[in-house]
Amino acid sequence: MLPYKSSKSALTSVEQFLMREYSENKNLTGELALLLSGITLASKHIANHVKRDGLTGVSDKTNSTNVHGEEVKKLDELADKMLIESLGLNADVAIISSEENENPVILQESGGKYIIFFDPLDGSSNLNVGISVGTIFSIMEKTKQSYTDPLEIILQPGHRQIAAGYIMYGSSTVLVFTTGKGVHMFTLDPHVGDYLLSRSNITFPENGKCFSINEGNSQSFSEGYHKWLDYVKSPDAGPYTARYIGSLVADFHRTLIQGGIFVYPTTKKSPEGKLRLMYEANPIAFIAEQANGMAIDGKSRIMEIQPHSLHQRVPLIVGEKKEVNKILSFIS
Ligand code: P6P
Repeated sequence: MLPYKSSKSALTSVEQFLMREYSENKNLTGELALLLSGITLASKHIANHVKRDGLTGVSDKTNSTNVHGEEVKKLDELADKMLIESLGLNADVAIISSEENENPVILQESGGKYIIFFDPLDGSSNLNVGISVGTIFSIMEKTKQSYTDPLEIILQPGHRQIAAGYIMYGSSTVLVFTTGKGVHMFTLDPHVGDYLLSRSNITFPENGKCFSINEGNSQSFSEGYHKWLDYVKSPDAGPYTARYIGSLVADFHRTLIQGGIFVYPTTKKSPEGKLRLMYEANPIAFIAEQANGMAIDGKSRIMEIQPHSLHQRVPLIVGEKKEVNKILSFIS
């Protein structure tokens, strides 16, 4: 038992929340708190830069492209660097794998317990137009201490995640994460300079009636997706509303809070799908399932996919169970 049963007041920090949730396992509490504090520390700096974009040029291009051939903004590189630096100080972190680095960053050959995956600034192409962007992270444990190729212990299916979450730099800066015991949201209070609990045990509302897909790609959708789109636009199904921001964290966060479904199928331009499995689809899927929703690639559960490469892309369908099952009835 906790020495003192804290009330679930608004003054609950991430660390205090973890102490309450994991009072029976002090070691895990400490490790998770330290891992999350490394991520939240970097996120406060990222938030500060995002809020001042336009004054500091962080959304300027670096005239380089990443492993995916995508333009890299200055803040992509800065966010990546800050996350690696703040997590690199943690003796429990063995390996970091980031969207911005072709190869994993090996912090410790033999020591360390955790592997951290992240997309340091998802949606950064929206930075210079003032649209919400985000940092997405996923945490797994090393499966063994010694290995010849780090990919042996990195390429694990998503159900092996011990924690996952995102920080959305939007009208407010919010941290949403799960450690397998529900989904919880913390809001960065600029006056306090810390993330404080704003919602706990979040689940998808039912009947959100909102679908989120880039219909600009519809020429390359398979027949089932066209039938589903006809359904959601038909009088007897609706009324549905359409919302699409083009920033995964923002589109998913709206779906989590208001309900509905987010869909990114394979397209002619992205025949494997556009979103990356290890640091976008897996963490989003963990949160979705913990919020009583579903996350699939159009056939199977995202978190069952055995990865074959670090930056592997997958299609992503995520949201309320009822909506995911409905689209499945058209596309499977
Ligand atoms: P499209 C942002 O570039 C991103 O990786 C995700 O954040 C977002 O969901 C997706 O791409 C948007 O892609 O093809 O609709 O612009």
